[in-house]
Amino acid sequence: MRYAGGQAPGGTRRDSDATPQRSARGRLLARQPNTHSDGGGQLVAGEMALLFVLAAPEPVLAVVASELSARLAHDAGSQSFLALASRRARIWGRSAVETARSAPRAPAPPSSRRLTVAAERVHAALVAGDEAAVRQSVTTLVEEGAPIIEVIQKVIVPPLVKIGADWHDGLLTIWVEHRASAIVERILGGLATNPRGRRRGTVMVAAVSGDFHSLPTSMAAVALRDDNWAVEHLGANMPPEELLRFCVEHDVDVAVLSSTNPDTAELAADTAERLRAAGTPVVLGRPGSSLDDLIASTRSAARGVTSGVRPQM
Ligand code: B12
Repeated sequence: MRYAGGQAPGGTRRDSDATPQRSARGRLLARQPNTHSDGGGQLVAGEMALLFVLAAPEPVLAVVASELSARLAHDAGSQSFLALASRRARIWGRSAVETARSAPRAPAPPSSRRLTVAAERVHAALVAGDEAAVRQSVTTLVEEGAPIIEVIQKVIVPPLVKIGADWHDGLLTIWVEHRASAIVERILGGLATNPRGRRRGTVMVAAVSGDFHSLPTSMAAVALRDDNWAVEHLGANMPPEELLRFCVEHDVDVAVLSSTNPDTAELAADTAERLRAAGTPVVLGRPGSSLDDLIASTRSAARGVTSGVRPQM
């Protein structure tokens, strides 16, 4: 990257930039001794605008460049600045555009619309027991840059909620729901990432005795691993006493409880109180609590923050 006027950031002048362009800028400023800062501001603004020109698509480039040059000439009141701006747009700008064109660009992550379409496809595949199709949809989205939490929340959760509702309404048999759950459990296993660098701390994830819904604990475990926590995933149906013992013995920073079965909601809340009383911060998620809430509340709990997003604790 060349810096206009032969100046690198911090004002270090580079010898290779000692060009006539620099003296053109020097002459321009020298002619306006009382408006140095204004003149410099116009130049900086002009150069930022030039950068914009460099990034513009080619068809737009020519039009914008000529408009910009005219505008800069008007503002600076200087034919030499016009010459400088035009020359840079033509010579420096052109080659930078070509360089940018040839460089590989990261594709945009999948749009929200694509996630919705994928959720419909995943729902159909789960009902049909087509594990390969579910895997393909999920893997493609992750490879294309969709955040794992978003894929779980927007592509996996809605089909499960619909399957649960259809089972409740007698539209689906129980084996369709069981088979779909088993597929999701395996897919989630494939999404578990390895923590990078220094972990934020250690979390324990579980559901209490009598709550057989292990999937929400798996979703929480994947999301927390993705957020770089060391995760002790104990799964569903865990006796409260064992959770208390585990947290003390393993120096757990935050206990994460998932509560899905309404019949054990009270036990989950009691367990949370007992864990807190024993010195372990707790976050408790219920149906409808999002994984974004989970991440925010776990981070807050680990910092000992009592305000902010701490859903249903
Ligand atoms: C799969 C499933 C089962 C499977 C569980 C398999 C498994 N391995 O998990 C099985 C067959 C065991 C099962 C059993 C039952 N189930 Co069930 N089940 C479901 C289903 C379809 C999906 C559950 C799920 O994974 N939900 C997770 C996602 C999809 O939803 P979510 O609750 O919003 O979860 C989010 C949060 O929990 C968050 N999260 C997780 N941890 C944490 C922690 C924190 C701190 C935060 C902030 C967030 C967070 O992550 C999730 C994603 O965002 C739901 C449908 C549904 N709407 O959920 C019914 C559902 C939960 N089940 C239901 C029922 C009634 C039962 C049974 C009582 C049925 C019966 N008569 O036997 C039993 C209870 C068994 C027991 N003792 O627990 C009802 C509950 C109704 C209610 N709320 O009153 C539901 C809603 C179905 C329905 N529409 O009626 N079930």
